[in-house]
Order: sequence, then structure tokens, then C-alpha cells
Amino acid sequence: MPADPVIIWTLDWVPDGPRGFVRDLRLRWACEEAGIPYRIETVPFEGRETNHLDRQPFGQVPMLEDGAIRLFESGAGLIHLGGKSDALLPANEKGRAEVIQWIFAGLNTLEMVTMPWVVLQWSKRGIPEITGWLDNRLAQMEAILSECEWLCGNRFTLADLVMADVLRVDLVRKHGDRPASEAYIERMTARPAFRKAYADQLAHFAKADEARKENDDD
Ligand SMILES: N[C@@H](CCC(=O)N[C@@H](CS)C(=O)NCC(=O)O)C(=O)O
Repeated sequence: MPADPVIIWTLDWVPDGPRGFVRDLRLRWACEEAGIPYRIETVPFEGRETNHLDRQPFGQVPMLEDGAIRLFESGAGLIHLGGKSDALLPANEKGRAEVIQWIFAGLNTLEMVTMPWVVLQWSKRGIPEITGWLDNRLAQMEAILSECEWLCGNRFTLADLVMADVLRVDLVRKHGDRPASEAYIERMTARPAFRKAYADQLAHFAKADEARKENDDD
């Protein structure tokens, strides 16, 4: 019997700015890479801070549901999906541990500085210490990516999915000159699974625009 699809939860609508970057894309991308059946469910954008605290205690998205398993945090969702497919997370112990290590590096060492830096850029409040911190981390990744095509083993894994998704943020890409990182982002985002996940997320929010417009017209 075919497996029940996993459910990826996201917002029903977002403004233009975050489209293509809402983190349900990470889970969509992983499912596309591994051929894991999935479907999308939504929580309303309006009232998001409190309307789904039972599923996500910080009022954010994405969430992942797989039968009785309900997860928040995109990293946790990815590791869970990785357990279903060697295409995402190697089955052997060493490979698996190394990929998980890089997932944490992407989320906890890189995104931990890219996100606050980006938010400060939005509000035009650069803080030199944070820019210095960011520059250091990006230079370290540039050195690593100058030496390898993939972060773990000789193939695509969740390590690359997470790192590429963290590094592909427009403001970060435009900040400084890092040819190896740029080539890496280009390679990862050219993957058919990424392109499909990205296009589907844009289509999801475009459909929501139409529904909102129809409601406004009524
Ligand atoms: N660490 C969380 C971050 C989740 C996150 O920042 N989600 C954003 C969308 S990508 C969100 O829900 N923003 C709405 C809000 O914070 O109100 C994860 O990786 O899942």
C-alpha cells in the first residue's frame, strides 16, 4: 500500500517579501529530492502569533506531520524526512552523523548570524560587530566551499539543502564577493527538486492572492 503523504504546514498567505523563502520550502525541497509524497496544509497568516500555538509554540511555520508524529522546527522536520531516504541522510552511522553536524552548522552557526544581520539591514541599523561576525562566518564557508562540491561525502545531502537555503538569502548574497559560495548556491538552486519546491511555494501564495481578491470584491 502506498505510504500516506506527510503533511507540510505553512501559512495560507504571506506578503511578497518572504515568498520563495518561507521555510516550508525546506521540507518541500527534501520531499521532492527523495520522492516522499506530501501535501500542504495551512494556518491563517492573520493571527499567526497565537492561532496555532498547539502545533508550533512560537507561532511560526513550518510544521511537519507524519501520522502521529507532529514536529515544528524545519531542522527537526528535515532530519525526520531524512530517516525515510538515503537520498537525504545516509543510512550509515558515520555519514548520518556528519550530515546532522552540518545541518546544525547551517542553522546554528550560519543562520544564527545571517538572520539578525538581515533584520538589522531591513531596519537600516547596521551594527559593526554583527557585520564582522557575519563576514567571518561567510569567509569561513567560502574557504570550505572552495575545496568541495558537496558538504558531506561526494553527493547531495540535507547538509547542502540547509546550507544553500541559508546562504541564498538575497541580502547575504549581495554582501561581499564569494565566488565559491555563489557557484554553490547556483548549483543547489538549479536542482529540479529545488525549482519545483520554489515554484510550488510561489504558486501557493499567488493562489492565496486570488482568493483574497475575490473576497475583497464580494
Ligand atoms: N527556527 C524556525 C524558524 C521558523 C521561522 O522563522 N518561520 C517564519 C517563516 S520562514 C515564520 O513563521 N514567521 C512568522 C512569524 O515569526 O511571525 C524553523 O527553522 O522552523
